[in-house]
Amino acid sequence: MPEPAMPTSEARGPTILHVDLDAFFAAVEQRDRPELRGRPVIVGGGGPNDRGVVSAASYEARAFGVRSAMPLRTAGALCRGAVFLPVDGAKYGRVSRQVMAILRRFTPRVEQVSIDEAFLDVAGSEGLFGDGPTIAAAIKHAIRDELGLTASVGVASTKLVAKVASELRKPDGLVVVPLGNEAAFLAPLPIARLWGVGPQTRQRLTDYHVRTIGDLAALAPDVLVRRLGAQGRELTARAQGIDTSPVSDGQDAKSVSHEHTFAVDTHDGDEIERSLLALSEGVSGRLRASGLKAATITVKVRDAAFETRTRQRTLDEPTDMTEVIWRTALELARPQTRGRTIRLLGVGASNFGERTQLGLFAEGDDRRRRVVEAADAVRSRFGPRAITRARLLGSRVAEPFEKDPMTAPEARRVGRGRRQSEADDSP
Ligand code: TTP
Ligand code: MG
Ligand code: MG
Repeated sequence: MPEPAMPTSEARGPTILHVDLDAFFAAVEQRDRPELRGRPVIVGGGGPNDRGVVSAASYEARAFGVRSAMPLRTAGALCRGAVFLPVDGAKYGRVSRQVMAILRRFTPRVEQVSIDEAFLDVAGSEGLFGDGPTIAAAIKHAIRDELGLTASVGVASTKLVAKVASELRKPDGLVVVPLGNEAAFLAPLPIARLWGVGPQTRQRLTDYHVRTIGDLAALAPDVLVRRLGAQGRELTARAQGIDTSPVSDGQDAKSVSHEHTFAVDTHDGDEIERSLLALSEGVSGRLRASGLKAATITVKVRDAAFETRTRQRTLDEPTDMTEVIWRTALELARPQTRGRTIRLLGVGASNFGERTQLGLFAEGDDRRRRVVEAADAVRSRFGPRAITRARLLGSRVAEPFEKDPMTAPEARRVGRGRRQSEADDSP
């Protein structure tokens, strides 16, 4: 007799959550000072005559048109009755850690992406806590109950769609996109909602009368590729809600990455290229030290407004060579850095294979490898500064780069919580 059929996975709903707190810095201040509740509150700098910009605006202040990254003077002119408060980075960092601790009660698969937001994959938690939407509601409840704050949550089958969903009904929203409805959900939304579609891309798409994500999805892919290059192909997929990037909790230790936060945000192309070289150098050196080669190269670009974009490409051949990693990182980063002011850059390598035998290398490659290995040997004896590429000389890049021990293959399984580094420094 045949075994009874197991329930199929099709019966399951979406399990990727994107959680983002509402007006985070401003909401923490309103929570701690009840007299500010219901009033327009602007966090950032000294006041309406200060030269700085708005970090966060309460929803009451947003009704007057006040937004993050706007000059404080403009904000003051728009909203005369607003209360201005300085940024208390240490406090927001503490609250952020409390939020992340709540999220980790529901699953260890939490990927923090900024001080107030994270992706979760709750596929393994359904037996304990219920399906995706149930867990989303429980998280909102816990954050309100225990921390006195509201969060908006999107639930979908991909990170991309979950992120769009969490933004849609802010504040205090909960938006669920059922499986199979991703493209239909995105279709009526303006393209600005789609991750990575900045003003320049939007401008280039105006010729084609693309206004909504649905318009974009309906364009013939080759039209987009002609207009936007490789980014065009990716955009078509994303407009349909396709996003294969997993929620990464950093515990797999299956990647090596280096990041650098600029002392002063920069739009200097040369400085950006040099930094990418230095980061690629660090990553490739660690790969070689671990006897690993990586097939997938990732860059991370965070701009002055804290928008973080990651782009990755899988190479035909796994590599541990600085040159290859740098060239790939440059190509991936260029469209993301052009015309923007950059706060942080990162280069990562993943998708490891064991190293190929030296004898299998092509002649030129072999010679290059021997030079590289000799340099590595000098560095490991005399320290990382012993050999510096001519291109790095005179660069303002700080060394040594922040290593991210969460992802170090030579130090797998270190404690959690290192991802706080960016969240901890007061913006
Ligand atoms: P966001 O989540 O982008 O914004 P928010 O939480 O203030 O509002 P929303 O309800 O739309 O999510 O950013 C989180 C915090 O990061 C924000 O409270 C303050 C800080 N931040 C800045 O300091 N500068 C910026 O330009 C942005 C966008 C955020
Ligand atoms: Mg927020
Ligand atoms: Mg956020």
